[in-house]
Amino acid sequence: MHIDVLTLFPEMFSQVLSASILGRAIEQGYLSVNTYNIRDYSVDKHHRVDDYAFGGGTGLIMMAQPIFDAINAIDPEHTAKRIYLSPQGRVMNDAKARQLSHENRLLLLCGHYEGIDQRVVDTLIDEEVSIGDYVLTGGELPAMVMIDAVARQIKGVLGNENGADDESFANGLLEYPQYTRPSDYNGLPVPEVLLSGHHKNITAWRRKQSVLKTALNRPDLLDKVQLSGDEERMVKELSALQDTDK
Ligand code: 4GN
Repeated sequence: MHIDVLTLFPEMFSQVLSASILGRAIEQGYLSVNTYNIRDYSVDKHHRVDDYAFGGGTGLIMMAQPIFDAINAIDPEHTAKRIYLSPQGRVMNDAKARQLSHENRLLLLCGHYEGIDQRVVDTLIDEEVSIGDYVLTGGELPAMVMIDAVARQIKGVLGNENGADDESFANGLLEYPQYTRPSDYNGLPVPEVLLSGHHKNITAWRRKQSVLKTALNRPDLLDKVQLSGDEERMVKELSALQDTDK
């Protein structure tokens, strides 16, 4: 996959894209990312990229001209799926990251200040996407979040065979607790069953932990998960217990 990023702050991306698994994915050719400074496309003699909002209000709006010229120069044939990261977008989830991981080319537009001229969104952008219900000072961190979430869904990027498939959200449940050596850390033990070597019991324990954790922290996710009769009863008991707590 190739990703073009348009931003006023390209320097924000270098460390994130060179470290750890993203760094390796790029090194190994699963992913390439180019960043472009929108300011380089301003035809204003002072290289201005923002201006006051028509109709008033505080704060500056990113002008249409530099963004139009940048996008038309970088993706002239419109071969990329063009995404604007914004709190007004449809909220991204695991399924969305998987879907985007099958695209050949993405173009990510990062806004700053109070917003961008709506004519950019209306005529150049394919999808407005949000990474969650909160507002940040710029779209750069959301773009990096999206790059990370999408990259780890590309086959081969995570070293292991299963890839992202047995992790949280793939099965609709939250991840079960994990432990590594030592089996006793300063008197804190690892759950006995994990040391037993009894794989059926371990799988059952992990499933139960996943269901309990999901019921506790994200009950909304359970609507889409097929639970066994035993699991249904366990979840009901837990929610009854929580109601008496209040
Ligand atoms: C995206 C962008 C949050 C998100 C952003 C999000 C920059 N904040 N939830 N901030 O995905 C005005 C101009 C706000 C761009 C935008």
